[in-house]
Amino acid sequence: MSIQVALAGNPNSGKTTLFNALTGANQFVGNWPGVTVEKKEGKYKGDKEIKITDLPGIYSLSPYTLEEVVSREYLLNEKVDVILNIVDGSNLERNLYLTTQLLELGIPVVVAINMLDVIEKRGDKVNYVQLSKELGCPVMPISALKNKGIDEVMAKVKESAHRSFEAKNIYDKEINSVLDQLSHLLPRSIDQHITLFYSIKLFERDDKIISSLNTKVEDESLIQAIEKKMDDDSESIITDARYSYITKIIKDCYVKANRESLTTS
Ligand code: BGO
Repeated sequence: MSIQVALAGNPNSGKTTLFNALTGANQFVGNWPGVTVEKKEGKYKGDKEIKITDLPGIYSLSPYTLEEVVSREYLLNEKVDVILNIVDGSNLERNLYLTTQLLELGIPVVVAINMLDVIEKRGDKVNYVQLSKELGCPVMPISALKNKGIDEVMAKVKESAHRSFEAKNIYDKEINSVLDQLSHLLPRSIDQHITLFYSIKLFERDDKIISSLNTKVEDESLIQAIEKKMDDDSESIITDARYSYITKIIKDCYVKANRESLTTS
């Protein structure tokens, strides 16, 4: 049975290096429909049943850049069995921002923490088991450049395909209460596994997604009430919640080698 993998990650996370290591000469380069953003597809060298689409490098699934729009439309509208999220492990905090969003799509995610050689050279320690527990998905260390850990990560991709995957909800009770009420405005055609993502987009007033859904938030009072209470706009409320979650994860799972010398000097 064939497996469709979407390779997603921040610019400079090593995505191109990984895509080349995975596919070798089995690559097809074109453009995303209607835009001049390069689209690369290929088959995994170790198993030709695994097809990989390289998404443009992005920091977020918001609607502000062409790359973000192309990536999220692909993830929402095409049949993707697994998202392979490459993360620059030497820049974990910034890279996990995209990860939190990918985990909201209800599509199985496998996280590959890249730059293992850099992490090891620095003497930093990542607790991959704990990170996997906290994110609720497999997390594997790799070095795309040194070709390390790649077969292991692809074994996890294969294992995760065609399994159900529950969207990771990191929001507090108050935000969730609003998201839950907004979810009732979603068209019935929206599958249960992806309601969290779409409810967040209604909350954030994401025009592109709202018009694609053919729906409207007629009564904004519940969004406005939480904005007033938190003294922030809805989009920033979501961003802050994601960063608070990431800060907690980093504290639990990442130890910098020079932390002690920094605090004692
Ligand atoms: C340059 N380890 C290390 N150390 N570097 C890696 C690894 C890894 O596991 N994986 C990738 N890189 P892209 P995007 C470069 O190009 O794949 C490096 O944007 C340089 N170039 O080699 O392009 C990779 O597709 C000159 O580095 O990322 C590349 O996601 C000096 O990370 C960079 C130093 O990888 C980005 C590095 C002329």
